[in-house]
Amino acid sequence: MALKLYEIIGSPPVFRAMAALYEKDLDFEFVPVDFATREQKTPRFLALNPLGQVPVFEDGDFKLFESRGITKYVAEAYTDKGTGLVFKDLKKSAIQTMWMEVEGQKFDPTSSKLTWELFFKPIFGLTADEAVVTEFEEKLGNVLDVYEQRLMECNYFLHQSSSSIPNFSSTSTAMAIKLHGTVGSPATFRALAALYEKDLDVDFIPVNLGVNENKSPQFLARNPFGQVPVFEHGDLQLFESRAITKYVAEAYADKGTSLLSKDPKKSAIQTVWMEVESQKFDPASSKLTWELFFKPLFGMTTDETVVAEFEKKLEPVLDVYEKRLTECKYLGGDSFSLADLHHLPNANILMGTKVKSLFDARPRVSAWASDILSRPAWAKVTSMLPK
Ligand SMILES: N[C@@H](CCC(=O)N[C@@H](CS)C(=O)NCC(=O)O)C(=O)O
Repeated sequence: MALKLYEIIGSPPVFRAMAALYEKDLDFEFVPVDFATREQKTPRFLALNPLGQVPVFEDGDFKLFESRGITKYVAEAYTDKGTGLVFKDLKKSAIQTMWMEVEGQKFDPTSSKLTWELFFKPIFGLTADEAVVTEFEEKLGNVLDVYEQRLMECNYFLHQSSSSIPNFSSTSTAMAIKLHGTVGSPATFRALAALYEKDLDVDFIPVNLGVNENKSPQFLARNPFGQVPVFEHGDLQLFESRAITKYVAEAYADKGTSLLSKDPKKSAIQTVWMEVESQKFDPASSKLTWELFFKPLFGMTTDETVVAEFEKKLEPVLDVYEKRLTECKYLGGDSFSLADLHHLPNANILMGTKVKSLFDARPRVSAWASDILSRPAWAKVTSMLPK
C-alpha cells in the first residue's frame, strides 16, 4: 500500500516522522508542500491537517498528522519490520511512554525555543534574542541533568539489552494502586480522572508542594523532575500524568470506561488528538490557568498582556476543535477517550475564568466541555477540592 509523507525538508517534526519510517525500512513517497505560497493553509491541505502543518502521513486512505502520532502508528503498525521501536510488554511500554512524555513536555518546549533562536532565526535573517537563549539554555540544562542520571542506568531511555531493565513481576491488576499527588494540581487530577473512570480504588498520598516536599531526596527518587503525580502499581513506578493515564487505560482495558480503542487505526486517531492536547491546547491553557487562577490564588498579579497573548493562541486551537466536533461527538472519535479526558483539569479551571467566553463562543466546543466536565468520575475528582 502506498505510503506518503507531506513534508518540507528541514522541518524538525518532518524529520522525526522520517526517522521512524527509515528505522522501519519503509518505502514512502515524499509530497513536498510549498510553504512559500502557504500551501499548508489551503483548504485542500487543511482537509488533511486542520492545524495546517507538516508532516501529514498517508497509509493508503488512512491519514494522520502530528509527528509523534505518526511515529507511534508506524512503530505499531509495522512491528515486525526494521527496528523494534516499541515494547509490547505493558509495563516496559509504560516506561517508554513516560520518557516519550518527558520529550514532549520537557525537552521539546525548551529545545524548540533554542533551535528557533539559534538556527531558524539566523536562516531567516532575524536576530537571536540572547536573553531568551540564556533562559532556555538553563531550562534545557535541567532536563539534560535528569537525562545524564537516567543514562547511567541504561544505554537508552529503555533498552532491551540493558541489564537495568527491571524484570517486572507479573503484577496482578488487583494489587494496590498508589498515587502521590496534590489536590488541585492539574496533572494529579488528570491521572485521578483516568483512575476513577476505571472505577479503581486509589491510595492517595498527599504531597505538600507548599513546603517543597516534592524536592526531597525521597520524592526525587520517584520523579527526578520533582513533580506530582507519581503512580505506583506493584513494582511499576511512573511519573508524567499522560503516561499514567495511558497505562491505566491499557492495564484495565476491560474495566470501567473504555479510554483507548483496541482497533489500531482508531487508537492512532485518538493518539493524534492526545498529541494535539499536549502540543497545542496544554501550552496555551496552562499559561492561562497560571495567570488567571493560580497567580491570584497565591496573591500574585495577573499579567493581562500574557493573558491576551495566550488567548490568541488558544482561539485557533478551539476553532480546530469546533470543526472536529462537527465530524464526531468527541475529539478522538464517537466515544469519550483519553483524547478528551486529558483536557479536563485545565478546561475545568478555565470555565471559572473569563476564558470561558472563548468556549461559549463555539457551540460544539461549549457542549463538549459541559459534557466531559459533567462526567461522574470527574465530579469525584473535583469533590476532593476544599469547599
Ligand atoms: N508534564 C507533567 C507536569 C507535572 C506538573 O507540572 N506538576 C506540577 C503540579 S500540576 C508540580 O508538581 N509542580 C511543582 C514543581 O514543578 O516544582 C505531568 O503531566 O505529570
